[in-house]
Amino acid sequence: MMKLYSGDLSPYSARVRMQIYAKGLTDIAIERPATFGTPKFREQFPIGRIPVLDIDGDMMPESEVIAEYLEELHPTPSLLGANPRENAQVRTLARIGDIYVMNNMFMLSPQTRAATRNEGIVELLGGQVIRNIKALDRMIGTDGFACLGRLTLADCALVPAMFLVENVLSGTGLENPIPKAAKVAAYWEAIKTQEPAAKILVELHRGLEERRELIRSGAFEKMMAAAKQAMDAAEKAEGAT
Ligand SMILES: N[C@@H](CCC(=O)N[C@@H](CS)C(=O)NCC(=O)O)C(=O)O
Repeated sequence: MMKLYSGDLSPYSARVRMQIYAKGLTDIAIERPATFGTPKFREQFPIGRIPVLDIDGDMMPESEVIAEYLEELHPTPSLLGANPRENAQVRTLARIGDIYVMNNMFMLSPQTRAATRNEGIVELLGGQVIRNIKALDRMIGTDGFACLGRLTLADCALVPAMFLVENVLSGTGLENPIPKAAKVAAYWEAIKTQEPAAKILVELHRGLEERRELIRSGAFEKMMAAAKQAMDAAEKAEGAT
């Protein structure tokens, strides 16, 4: 049985989980890797990030690669288009969700808990998020879906991206740009009601609450410091060999 290494609060993992739910795939076990955040995890997975699809011991990283692989393996119901041009449209909007919004939000998120915020980072990455939400407003479908009038891989990438913008950006002192982007705002309200989207949003909110509790109690800072120490020690040991 295939396994998806995933975490509730991981937006990239949520993207693949949404696809799995939308396609009704029941033969993929979804697990949090026990070694995540440790040198052991990096030993097993060089990029050191989730999601990873474990195909009987053959490890596949990168959410977009996994998503495309699952589409090839299980072409129906399709979350791609009906022809090459439609596929390109789906992929363009998915890239807006991934590279233009989610990646900037992910890199920005440590600033929400920094003792002293780095305003240069906030301005650079937050500025990109705001600019890209405006761009998305000119590209997004107006019938409740990102494109093609039905759920596609574009929605799977955009839902976790919108979740981050709505719930994390304000922690850096920036205003949520979604309400000012009328088409994106309408899309966001509509897509939330689709079952696979609603399901990952419950998981993402659960993960966010858990994370906030860890931050409030001081446990998260300790976990991060311990992980850094272990990584530094592992790198030092590697350098000595
Ligand atoms: N480009 C990767 C990004 C994956 C990613 O950044 N995952 C985060 C969680 S959402 C992670 O594992 N971070 C751990 C780290 O940065 O050490 C993908 O699309 O899968």
